Amino acid sequence: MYSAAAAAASPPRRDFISITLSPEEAVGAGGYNNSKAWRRRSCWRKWKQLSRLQRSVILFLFAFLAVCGVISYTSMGEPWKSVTNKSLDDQRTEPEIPGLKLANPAVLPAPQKADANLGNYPELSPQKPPKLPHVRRGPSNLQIKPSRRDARLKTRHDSSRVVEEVVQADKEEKTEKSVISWRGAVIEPDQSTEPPSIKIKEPEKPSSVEAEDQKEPVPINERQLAVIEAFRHAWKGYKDFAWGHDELKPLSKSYSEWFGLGLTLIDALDTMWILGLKEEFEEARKWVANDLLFDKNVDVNLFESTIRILGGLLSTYHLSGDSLFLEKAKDIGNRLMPAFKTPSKIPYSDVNIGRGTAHPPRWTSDSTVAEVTSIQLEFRELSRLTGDEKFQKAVDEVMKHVHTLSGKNDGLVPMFINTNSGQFTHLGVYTLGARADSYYEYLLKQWIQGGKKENELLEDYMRAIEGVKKHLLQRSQPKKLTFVGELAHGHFSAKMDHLVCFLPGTLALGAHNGLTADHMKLAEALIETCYQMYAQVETGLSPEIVHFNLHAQKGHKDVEIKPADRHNLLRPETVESLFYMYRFTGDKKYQDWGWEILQNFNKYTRVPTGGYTSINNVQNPSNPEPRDKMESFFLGETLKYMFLLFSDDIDLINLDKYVFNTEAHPLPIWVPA
Ligand code: DMJ
Repeated sequence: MYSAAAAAASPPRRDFISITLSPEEAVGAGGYNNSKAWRRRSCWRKWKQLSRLQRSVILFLFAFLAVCGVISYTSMGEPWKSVTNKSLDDQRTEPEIPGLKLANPAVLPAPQKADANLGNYPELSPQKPPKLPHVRRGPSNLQIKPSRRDARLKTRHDSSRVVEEVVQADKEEKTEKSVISWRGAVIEPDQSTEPPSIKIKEPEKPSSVEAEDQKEPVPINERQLAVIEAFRHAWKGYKDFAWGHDELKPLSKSYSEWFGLGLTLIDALDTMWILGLKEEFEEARKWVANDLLFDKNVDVNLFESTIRILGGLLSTYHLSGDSLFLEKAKDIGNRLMPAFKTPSKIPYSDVNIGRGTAHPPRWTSDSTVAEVTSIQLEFRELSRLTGDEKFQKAVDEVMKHVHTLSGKNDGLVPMFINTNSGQFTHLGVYTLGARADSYYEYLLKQWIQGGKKENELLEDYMRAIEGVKKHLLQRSQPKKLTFVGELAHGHFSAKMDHLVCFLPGTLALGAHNGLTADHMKLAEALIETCYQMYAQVETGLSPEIVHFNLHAQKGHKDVEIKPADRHNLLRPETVESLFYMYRFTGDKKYQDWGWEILQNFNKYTRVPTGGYTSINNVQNPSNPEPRDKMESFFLGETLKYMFLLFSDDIDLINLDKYVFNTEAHPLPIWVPA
């Protein structure tokens, strides 16, 4: 501040004098306030001196200027608004991938007209506008925030973390606010094309501890109760005759061992959590704590133990927040790592988890393509949770390598890959069934898991679906069912594994995440086919493999079954896809189809003394020929997807927050960087 005293002491300046008075000085001197009043009075005198005409002209000019001001202000507002809108829209970048149309925010594809171009699979039933009274429309949320239901389940199981949850919920609310635009639309936080960094510094928390809210629980309905009853029945058999072993043999009241690691128990952990079976869960937890030891001289299959054991432990850790499961996951994850020590870094199929050695099958040095490319969700998540990058690095290298390989046919991959050369082998055979299936599933799911940034994965997925349309889609007679066949050295075979029925669900998930609506139409056509693989069979249960009729023949259905293929292993794929279809469309027919399937499992595969059994003959209702084995995926996948299918609670494993691994274990979608 330049005081009056200082001004007096300074040498005089003619051209410019600056004096600043403090308010007290100014008021005391009667300066500022008095001169303002004086100016007001002098203006009034001047106005009075004007003639009446002069005053009228001035008043008119003021009024005119005021009106002009108001008009120009409102008309300038519109272009400004639309420029602002446009620039927000323009921020949404679209990867340049043929056939890819990213809807952003990711919502259901717009309902199509019945006569819309149906591409390679004409005469599909017109898509009804989705009835979604219960589905909250909105963008795909990239935040790792547990579903309300998960959080509620968590609270039910363990109330000790309530405070932490509230703090987390508050944090999240703030994060969410930061991405809400002034229009109320959510803007994607980051559309960078960089894949998520492999360098992982901070270990992450389980998703279950992050939030809770006040929403009332959605009551469990009759059909869900029937699933709980089925689960309890299966669990009773396992508990009574196979406790701690891999699989129940319900007829002989015994068990079978594959890896000797309590496979069914681990596979079923998160199902029990989701179904709310607290007692059963606690009992199983005790077994994991006291009896599950991986320090065993045993060969395990890398893929199977990753998807069932590592995946099961990781998802249970996320749902329960119990660090026991993470510790066990770390242990098995580390023990599986020797599989990646190969000349090509394409992992061997088998690992001895006690000795730390790995090897290919005895008869070949090949691995199966689906196996080496369907372990990524689990190992990537293990890196994120532990802060140790080695797991993610190993599996990312496999994907990067497969991305560059020749031998694909319009994105379709052969079934084998050599662990020495790193090249595909047995070229020329393409299927979406056994040995290739989950390669396609994991392309999409890794892209979703990583926050939709890893464009190579998306490119490979989009190309592969185009390849499916070009080479593998056909229609059967007489019902004109769209199905996915196989290609062997240029020859099309109308054979479809039940395993392929994962595809409608995966396509629907892609469409939900902003991929082309065309994928949703294909999903609708294919799920109808998968349902018909059950409905056209005498027991109402699908065989392992069907052959479709390409030509109409009197008295023949679309589906033909060869004697060697007529078994049913209690597989989940159709029910899995029904779950996705119901979630995304709200069409109750999908629930009804699933209900029919559950009833037929009860009718033909339920063993009165406990458990369910796979059967050898789906064509013989009077003797379906029980095989005396309950696969672990019946509890891990089939019954879990049934329960979720019958639920109207989209927050019961919210698909914008979790991605299911190929064994139905939900893992969180990562928070974008
Ligand atoms: C499961 O182990 C997995 O779903 C895998 O991807 C395929 N086979 C079974 C279920 O059919």
